[in-house]
Amino acid sequence: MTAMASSSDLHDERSAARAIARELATVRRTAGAKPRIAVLTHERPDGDAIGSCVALASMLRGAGYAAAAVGVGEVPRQFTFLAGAGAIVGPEAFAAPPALAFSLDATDPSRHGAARALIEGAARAVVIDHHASNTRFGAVNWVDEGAAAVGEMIWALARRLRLAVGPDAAEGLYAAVMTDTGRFTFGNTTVRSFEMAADLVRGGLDPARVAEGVYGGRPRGEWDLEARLRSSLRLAAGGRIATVELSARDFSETGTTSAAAMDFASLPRTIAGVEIAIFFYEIDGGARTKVGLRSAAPVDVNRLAGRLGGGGHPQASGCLVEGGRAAARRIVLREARRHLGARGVERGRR
Ligand SMILES: [Mn+2]
Repeated sequence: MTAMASSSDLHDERSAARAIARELATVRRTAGAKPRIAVLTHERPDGDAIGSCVALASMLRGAGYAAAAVGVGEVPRQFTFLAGAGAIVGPEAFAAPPALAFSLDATDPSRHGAARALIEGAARAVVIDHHASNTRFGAVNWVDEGAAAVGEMIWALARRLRLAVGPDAAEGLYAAVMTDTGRFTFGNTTVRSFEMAADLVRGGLDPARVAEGVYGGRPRGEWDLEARLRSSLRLAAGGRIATVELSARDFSETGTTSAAAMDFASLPRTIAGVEIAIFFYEIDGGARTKVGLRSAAPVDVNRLAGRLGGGGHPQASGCLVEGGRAAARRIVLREARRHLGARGVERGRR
């Protein structure tokens, strides 16, 4: 990027908060007027994307800024219960480029899909993310791969900037961290995750309501979809790799969409001896296949996904392959087997 000289790459919370405060100071507080600040989620948003986005937009509005949460496509059913979800607008809500845009939980601008122009056209862009592979495409870049979720970072920012965390924002932040930590069970769960949770619950948040909102209320079709997923299990590499898959027809016949499949990649990882779990699911009517990867530490599926054109986190990653699931299987399994072999070599060297 040409703006590299004036862009800053921040690692610690304190300097990030200071830089973001400077950006906010340049935007006039014109609540009620047309939104001047866009807070962007990514495409096929997960709980962290939606929750963080809703929370930051809500906190900024509370502080008097004309901020809007911007999404592309429908809000997945699991997150429609969030009080702030109804306030998410499409990119078309911005007739002119925003004065300031926040990119949350997105490794690069393409993750914003149809809202990409907002982040690239904004007078100033702030990137807040916890993916190591983030391309630092903002004027201000705060990337903390030690954060379990962007939600944790937004919570820390609120405290530094003394932004009030109202009930809507609290729910969003809790949903963000609850989902990205696998209900506080994944290896990314830290003291900070629990500190944030404690702080929000102390402030009146009902954790059971958020858990029920995200994980409860499943339509019958989602249950049937999960049954199909479980019966598709196959083991490879002597039981070190588990694969599950869903075809485009599995979704249409159960009346579900790929949004219902968000948590499925984690299921086969719990089988004894499995080091890499792979979940293939067809999108765009089977023209392309999304691949969810989960691993048992120290196996790093972020590196595996990187070789397949994707990315994410060391134990939870993904990529997108052209073609149906059979084609994806061939390509990804070959790399996964190689990956497990390579790991043995690296360990020997250490
Ligand atoms: Mn995230």
